[in-house]
Amino acid sequence: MVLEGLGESLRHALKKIANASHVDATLVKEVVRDIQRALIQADINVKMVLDLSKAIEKRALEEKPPAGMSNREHVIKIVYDELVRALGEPRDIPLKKQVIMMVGLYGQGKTTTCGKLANYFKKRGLRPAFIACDVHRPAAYNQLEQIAASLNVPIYGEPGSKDAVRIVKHGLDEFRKKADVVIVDTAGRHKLENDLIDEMKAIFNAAKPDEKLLVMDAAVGQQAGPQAKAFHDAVGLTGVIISKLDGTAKGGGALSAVSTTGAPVVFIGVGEHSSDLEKFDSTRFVSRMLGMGDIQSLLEKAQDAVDMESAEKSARRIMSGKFTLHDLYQQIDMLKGMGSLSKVAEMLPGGMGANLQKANMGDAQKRMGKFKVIMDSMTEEEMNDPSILKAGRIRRIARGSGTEPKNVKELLKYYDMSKGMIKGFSGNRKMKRGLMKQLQFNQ
Ligand SMILES: Nc1nc2c(ncn2[C@@H]2O[C@H](COP(=O)(O)OP(=O)(O)O)[C@@H](O)[C@H]2O)c(=O)[nH]1
Ligand SMILES: [Mg+2]
Repeated sequence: MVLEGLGESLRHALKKIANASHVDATLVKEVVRDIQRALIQADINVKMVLDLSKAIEKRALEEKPPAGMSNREHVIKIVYDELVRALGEPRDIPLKKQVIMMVGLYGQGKTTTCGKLANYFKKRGLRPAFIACDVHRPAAYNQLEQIAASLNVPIYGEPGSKDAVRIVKHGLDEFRKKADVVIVDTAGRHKLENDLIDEMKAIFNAAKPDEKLLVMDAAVGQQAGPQAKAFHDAVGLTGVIISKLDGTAKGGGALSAVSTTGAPVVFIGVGEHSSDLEKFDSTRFVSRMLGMGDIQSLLEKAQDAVDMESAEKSARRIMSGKFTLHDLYQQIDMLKGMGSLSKVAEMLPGGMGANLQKANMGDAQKRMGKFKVIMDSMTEEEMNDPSILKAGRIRRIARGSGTEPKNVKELLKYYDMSKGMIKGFSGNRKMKRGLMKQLQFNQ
């Protein structure tokens, strides 16, 4: 995995805490210094390292561990929290009709990433298209055209023309009806020059993109901060994509771009092919880096309190009659572990909790898993208001989730039933029986 060295030294630093007989200020300071050293060796921006270590030290010395958590566990949890915070809360690029503009210096992987994104959206049932706005490198149009042909994605360009703004306008006209996600590839330079920034701003004003994604090579090092800042000041980034993390680069520099811009890393590139793109999730990334096994049990401890809270919130919202696909999704997540399921069950009125535990979880989980995959291919709008799901959208969602329209309809039927049940919850025995039957899937 990427940043192997950093993970190793962080784990080493945390072990000092795990093995200590008791945690005091001297030990905290020593460990914070170890963490600093590890981060700087991984090329993470110096200011980010200082901010991060200050935050860890302050919290570790001042905060009391929550009930049920030892001092030692608490410090480890703080290190995890602060690393996640520094890398930005995870963010998904929504699956919707939109314009995406790629920016970045020459050779960072913009054009290659255009192909990866197109592949990503296509797999999820949306129609991508390219506009080729790199008007400076003679071969740029051909490079994108080859990628377009290999993915069977339409491309608009005016080879030979130097007028990027005109091209983007024409391209948007061309694709207004014919595409969902229009990906605009722009030119790079060897270094940041004012005319690059001006051209980018001009394209930006013409395209009014929903997403402005900075593509950064993992090898960028300490230059990442100033580079990201210049792009951010010019167009306001919504996300960062780190490319070439399959190589030997340390990657820490590119990760620091996040703290400079506040725009989270949304994807990482791990190869030259269109399928070599991975979603980036800071929580998963940090867990992996710190050693999943140890961190996991700790997080579960902390999560218990949160689960309880969100289960309660969800239950309250459901009782008040509001029930979206988000709630259904969350319910399915809770059904995953009997542990947390029993918590939900405890909150259900009447004897339902006991009945629920007897339900056949194996089949249910399989079907629920499929429902989740289907919901992952829905847009925010659809999740909040499933009534807009007509035949066209259902087909798109089925395509995107690798299922059949009839599976999507099944999910919607299940949603309607659950919603109906919930409305009639208070004391209607027939309804309760119906819900039980649904949960056991005796169709
Ligand atoms: N190994 C590897 N190579 C990549 C990755 N992304 C891009 N490249 C390569 O980096 C070089 C420059 O990429 P390109 O997309 O043309 O960069 P652009 O100038 O920013 O458009 C090409 O040779 C790509 O094949 C990646 O994630 N991994
Ligand atoms: Mg390019």
